[in-house]
Amino acid sequence: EYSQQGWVYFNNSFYYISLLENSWEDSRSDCLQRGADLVIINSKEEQEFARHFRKPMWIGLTDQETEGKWKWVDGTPLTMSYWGTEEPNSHKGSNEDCGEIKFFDEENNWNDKPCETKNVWMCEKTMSF
Ligand code: 2F8
Ligand code: CA
Repeated sequence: EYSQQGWVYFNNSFYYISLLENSWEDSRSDCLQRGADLVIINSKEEQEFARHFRKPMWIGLTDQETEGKWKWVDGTPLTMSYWGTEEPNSHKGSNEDCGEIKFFDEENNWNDKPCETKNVWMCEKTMSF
C-alpha cells in the first residue's frame, strides 16, 4: 500500500480521503472533479480497507432515485452489503438516502443518513491497465 499526493493505492484503485466535510452531493462532485467518484465497495477486502481508516465517511451508495432500492454511483445494484445492525432504517422517518461507513469497529458498518449531512468522503479512481 503506497500513497501519492493524498491518494492511497490498493488492489488496482487509488483512494482519496477528504480533509473537509461535505454533503453527499458536494462530496461526489469533488470526486468527479478529481477524475474519480465516491467509493464503490465490491469485495470483502475493499470493505476492510475502507473500514481500517476508522472514520465515518460518505461512500458511493444512494437510494435517492427509488426509496429502498440502493444503488452504487455507477448505477449498479449492490452485489454484497455491509449494513450495520438495523440499517438502513431511515431513522425516525427522516429521509436517509445516502450511505456512509460508520461503525468502524464492526465489519458490518454501513449506515443510511440524510444526504445533506456533512461527512468526510472517500473517492475511488479505478485503474485500467
Ligand atoms: O442509531 C442509529 C442511527 O443513529 C443516528 O440517528 C440517531 C443516525 N443519524 C445520523 O447520523 C444523522 C441514523 O442514521 C442511524 O440509523
Ligand atoms: Ca440510518
